[in-house]
Amino acid sequence: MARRTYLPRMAVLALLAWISNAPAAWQTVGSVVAVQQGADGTEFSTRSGARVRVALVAPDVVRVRMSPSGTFERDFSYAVATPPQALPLRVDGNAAGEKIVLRGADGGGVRVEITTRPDFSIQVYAGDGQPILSDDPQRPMAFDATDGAVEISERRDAHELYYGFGEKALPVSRHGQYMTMWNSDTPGYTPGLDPIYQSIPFFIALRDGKSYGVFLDNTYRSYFDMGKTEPSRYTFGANGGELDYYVFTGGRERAPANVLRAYTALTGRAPLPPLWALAYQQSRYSYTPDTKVREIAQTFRDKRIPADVIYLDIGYMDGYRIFTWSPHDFPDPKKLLDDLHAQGFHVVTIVDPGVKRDENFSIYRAGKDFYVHTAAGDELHAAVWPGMCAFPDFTHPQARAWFGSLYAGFLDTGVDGFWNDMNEPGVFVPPESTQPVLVHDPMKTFPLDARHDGDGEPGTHARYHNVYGMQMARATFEGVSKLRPQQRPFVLTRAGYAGVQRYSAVWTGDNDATWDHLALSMPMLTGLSVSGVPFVGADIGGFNATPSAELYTRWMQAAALTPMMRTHSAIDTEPREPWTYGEPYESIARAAIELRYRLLPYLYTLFADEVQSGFPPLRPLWFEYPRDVAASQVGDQYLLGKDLLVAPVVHAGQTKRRVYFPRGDEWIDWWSGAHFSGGKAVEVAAPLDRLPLFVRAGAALPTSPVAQNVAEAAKLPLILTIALGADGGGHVYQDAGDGHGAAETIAVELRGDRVHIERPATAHFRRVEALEFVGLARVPRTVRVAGKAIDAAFDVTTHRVRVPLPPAGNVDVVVER
Ligand code: MIG
Repeated sequence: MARRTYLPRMAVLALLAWISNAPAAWQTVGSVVAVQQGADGTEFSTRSGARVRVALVAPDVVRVRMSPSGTFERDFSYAVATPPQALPLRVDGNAAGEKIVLRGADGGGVRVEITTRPDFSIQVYAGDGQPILSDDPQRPMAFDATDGAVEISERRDAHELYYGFGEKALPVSRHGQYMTMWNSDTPGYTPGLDPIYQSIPFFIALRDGKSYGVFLDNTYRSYFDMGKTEPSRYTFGANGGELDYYVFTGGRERAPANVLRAYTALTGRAPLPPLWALAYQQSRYSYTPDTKVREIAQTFRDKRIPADVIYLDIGYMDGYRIFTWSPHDFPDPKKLLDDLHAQGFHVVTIVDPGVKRDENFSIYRAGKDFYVHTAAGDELHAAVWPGMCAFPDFTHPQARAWFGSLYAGFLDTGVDGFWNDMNEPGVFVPPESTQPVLVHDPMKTFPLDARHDGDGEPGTHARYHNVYGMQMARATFEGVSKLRPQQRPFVLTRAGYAGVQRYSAVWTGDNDATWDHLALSMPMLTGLSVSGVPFVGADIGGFNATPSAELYTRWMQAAALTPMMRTHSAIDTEPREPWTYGEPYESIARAAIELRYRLLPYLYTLFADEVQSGFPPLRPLWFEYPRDVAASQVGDQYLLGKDLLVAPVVHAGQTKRRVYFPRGDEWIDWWSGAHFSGGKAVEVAAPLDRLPLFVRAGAALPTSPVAQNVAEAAKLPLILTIALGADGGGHVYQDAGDGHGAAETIAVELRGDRVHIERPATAHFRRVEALEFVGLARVPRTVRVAGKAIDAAFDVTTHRVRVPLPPAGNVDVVVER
């Protein structure tokens, strides 16, 4: 058995030194001594005593598990929504030979080759016969029996790019980066700081237009060195537990979409949010007292700036005790919420994990059986907002159920959604330290030896830290679902682990009011998107400090078509509402919000699609155009669905910008109707009042007239925006906007100059009243609706033509240009 010590790898060493002071003593698994076929896969006993299990868990997914002790743990994962089942494998070869080949029993598809010596190593071949993952013989699979660390290295092509890894404050492709997975409360994180709040140990690789993906399902502190230490390999591992990873081969086409489909089939998909949560949200730390909240709500209505949600940050509570109201500032919360509802607002309250340690606080007393304990067996206490607190052990099913039940009172009062903060968990003072708080100290959390239930697999905080926040969001989601089954929950969380999307939306924490942070928001949000987390947003304007009028305005535009659109700001900043900066900024902010309300039916349809496919509404360019090399590292543009290309201005003083139009499609300027062919970068005008926005030729997407909130919008008909120029189409998903009732789909097909619309005979939801054609060069020669020529008005500035439709049923519209 080969034995080696990593001395040059300072980063790994430093990391390990955090956990224990023992020197790293890596050993490789060594050669294969026996092969066994089991129900859960093919098992390889190795010279070191470690055991490796390889299984095909879907036709395009290989799972590899390595247990250093040789005994596999209970097969349980917080990330996994659908427990994987091993498919039958054909095994050729045995321990005596040099190679063992595993193939799916179906004959086609994935092939796995095991090299038996000098060390066990794996090569995974995709359905097209190409190798996608090859263990680096220089760095075989290894573990450290002293501190429990596990690690594997893969050979790397210098041109391979990597995307995902959850929430990273890094450029769009994460090749050449060293990243750590350890949920950290990092207020005012600077671009490049790692780790921050979320840990999603999953990535999608891209090379020569083809993809595969890897998910390391390990909740300990883990790390990914994607060619930083050595460009010819990448390494991933964790500080404990099994090396348990999945390889997504991407099917025959090896498309990124296939990888994400398979990953989200395993870890679950975000449920369709209530429609109001996709609308504009206004937040501040904190809107207090109640009169302030009323004033904000009223101002939105008076100024006719659309909005659906107001947030109450920690200021609403009584001494920061969770699930209480300040008797002084919020004396009658029920009346407040009733009145806000009558104005068409929904209200989201923050709920932190810390329960004030106060014997007079009934919730604290009731939670006695459910708190996290120290290694010595005492209730763990740490300071957060309320002072000394105890913390529910969200890895305990009964603690989750108890915490979930606490939402009953707030639901009765009329609170609509919940915001879980501080759940990395973050605490104010590092354990056993009298030093002042270090803002970026990743140890600003529970002691690593604190005890958790782990859903029946008791373990340390080192093991369960990364799932604490996700399990809190789960307690919230499940509690609210149970208490109010007729409506869909809206939960927003700061911390999370792989699979968090099943329970919650995610925002990117305490960003800064800087242009750099505005620019960073795009690779951060698209990175989360392709990590299976579709409902994401960044605080508009930047949480810390006060943005200039120009920065706030540009941020409003940039965020207008991101999945969550929320202004939020810190306690010590100047007010920040869409009207704060006066004209012309107020009108531009209103227009940005109005644009969102126009496109809400499209966004909602994309979320409904995501439940089926796992494809996020917000997409980086490479996701749709993996073969377009020029698109592979574009981080200052995004796609909404496949049909809208958004290129926000993210630099001060800029009034034009270069836009890259992905290859193979033609793009039409939303505002002017100008055409751009794909595969080129073009400088476009971007005066302060304009968000550069383009629609793909061949698209048909639902839009709405502007409304002040979603309830008002529900009474208005829809308009289908049509971009002729390529065959294609689209569809519209509609339901009641909340709850679990019936849904309806309208389908649209574009063929040449003909639009065919399939509408249900009895429309229960919004009717499609008209088509709006974009990008027409001139007045069309003829427009025919169901065979009859009509006069359609042509707008010379926007180059749009609006065509009214008969009330119901299928219809064809022909536009001869
Ligand atoms: O220690 O609740 O990221 O959005 O306004 C700060 C107060 C606690 C951090 C969140 C931020 C929120 C703030 N919270």
